[in-house]
Amino acid sequence: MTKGEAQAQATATGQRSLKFRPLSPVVGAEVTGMDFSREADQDTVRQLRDAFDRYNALLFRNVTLAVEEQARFGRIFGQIKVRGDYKPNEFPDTQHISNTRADGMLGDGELTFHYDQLFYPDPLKAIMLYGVEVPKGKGGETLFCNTSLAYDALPDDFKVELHGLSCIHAYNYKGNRADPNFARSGGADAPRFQHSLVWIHPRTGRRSLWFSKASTDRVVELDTAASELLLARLREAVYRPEFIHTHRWHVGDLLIWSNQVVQHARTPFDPAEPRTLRRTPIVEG
Ligand SMILES: O=C(O)CCC(=O)C(=O)O
Ligand SMILES: [Fe+2]
Repeated sequence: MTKGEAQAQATATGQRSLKFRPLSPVVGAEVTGMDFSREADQDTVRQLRDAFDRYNALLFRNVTLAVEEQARFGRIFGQIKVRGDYKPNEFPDTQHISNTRADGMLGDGELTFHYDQLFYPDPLKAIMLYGVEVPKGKGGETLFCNTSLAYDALPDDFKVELHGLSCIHAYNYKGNRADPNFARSGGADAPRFQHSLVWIHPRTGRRSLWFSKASTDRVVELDTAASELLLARLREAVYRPEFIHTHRWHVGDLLIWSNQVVQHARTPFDPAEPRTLRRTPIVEG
């Protein structure tokens, strides 16, 4: 069989040869060659899962994607689990980060660094966003901070200090996200959960740091002053330009990232500028 024939046959069976190109030294690869219009075959699934574990974020550009195609693609990485503060719409697997849609959530303003849902026993494994409408001007970028790289760069004695510690994470859905005490401002009904501070990736064995500026209340094993100090030292060590990648959105971008390794944040933007990202929340499964 010639190369051309092999390619034609591969295409006919849904097989695609994917290409991965790192987006930055910090996080992410741009992927080309993906066909979203059909179910991915086993080899494609394996390549995507391996690349996801390796790069912690995958970006596909200029994608035209129906809502159902987005959900089907999301299921390659886990189970879709929609929960939290959102208004249901006609698509049970889909949410919208939006300042134009009636069911839009987190429509405007800056978002400080966070993982999604550390305050649940099973936080999201991955988050996928698809650019539907994006600001023309500056702002509204999503920032990604790779906490595995940050962990690796910690001095050895600091790593030893973290050993065996865990944090309480909480979220006040009714609260003001700009409040510096946001994580602890929730009442008894605020979702709250305790996880180990150092998370070990089940497939790569790499360590990442499960704390965040937005939703970590305290370190359980330390008294209040020592907990505050440790969290401040972690923020100082982790939120550094060398661990952060900035994504500027274009319509048709499909971006999926690891919510177990990478924290995300958002820069402020002009609220008059429409911004809608179609979102798929994914848990292990
Ligand atoms: O709007 C963004 O850039 C990020 C929103 C966010 O925090 C999320 O989708 O979990
Ligand atoms: Fe988020």
